[in-house]
Amino acid sequence: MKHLQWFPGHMTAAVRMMEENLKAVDGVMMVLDARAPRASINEKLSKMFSGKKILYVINKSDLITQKDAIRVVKEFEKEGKTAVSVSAMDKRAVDLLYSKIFELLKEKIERNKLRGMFKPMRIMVTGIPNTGKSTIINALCGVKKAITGNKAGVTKGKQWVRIKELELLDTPGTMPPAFENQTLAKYLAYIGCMNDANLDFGDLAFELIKDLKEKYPELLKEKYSIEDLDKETLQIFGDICVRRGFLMRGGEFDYERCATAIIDDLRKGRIGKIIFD
Ligand SMILES: Nc1nc2c(ncn2[C@@H]2O[C@H](COP(=O)(O)OP(=O)(O)OP(=O)(O)O)[C@@H](O)[C@H]2O)c(=O)[nH]1
Ligand SMILES: [Mg+2]
Repeated sequence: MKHLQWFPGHMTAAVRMMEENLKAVDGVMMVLDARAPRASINEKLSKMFSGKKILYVINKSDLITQKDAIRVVKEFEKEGKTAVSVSAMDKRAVDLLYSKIFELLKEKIERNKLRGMFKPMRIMVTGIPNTGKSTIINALCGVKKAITGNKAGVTKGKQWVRIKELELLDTPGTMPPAFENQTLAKYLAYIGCMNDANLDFGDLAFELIKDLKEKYPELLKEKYSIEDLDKETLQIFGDICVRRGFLMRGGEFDYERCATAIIDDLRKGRIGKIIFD
């Protein structure tokens, strides 16, 4: 597969903007995608925020099993990280996030109170593209204030959103300048955090079938009515083309169109509840 990397100029600008605003914030929410919670940690950002209180928000948990969601939070906590698993689409997320944020910033709030200060806590909401940062901010606000969209790179500049006790800074999704671990980068490409325009969907779907065959054989079989997975990945890809009717004139497999459909199935959760790392 082609080497994966995505760090356009607007991300350099976004990182600089976050650095400049760092002093002004009390804490950080790093929004991750539950389907690839490790891969979606931008270590460069974690380093930059090392002096700050960080809440790791494992979002889109509706797309993984509850068992995995609980396990991931436990693993994060074991590493000393404060983490919470939510689905921004679920009403329960709001209370959960509020209580976690206030727990995280308790000392600071108490200190302010003792001094007779009641200033709102400022939180920077960061993470890689498309993890649901703006959706979470809207959920916390109760109204749509931040622009959202189902592709990577929707939020452009910075945007402060004020709610009673909180001020949230929405930021554009940013990637690390380079991916040393290409396997993790591949997971991000699967779930739609990379720029689709740079991706070869044929290659990506091939890799996805290979990974699913290994990690989720039952889901793969079930979704595409494949009886036997004991064959080459390319043959399975061909089987899916046939099942889904992706054939060209003359009966050749239309791998390209089939690839797009498979990736879309995965992203919409139609193959099942899947976690990659
Ligand atoms: N299934 C599911 N989808 C979600 C969830 N949260 C957000 N989404 C969807 O994910 C997509 C991206 O959401 P955004 O809020 O725009 O993501 P963002 O992190 O602000 O993205 P950028 O601004 O591009 O960095 C949208 O289509 C949302 O509807 C969730 O908890 N579950
Ligand atoms: Mg956004």
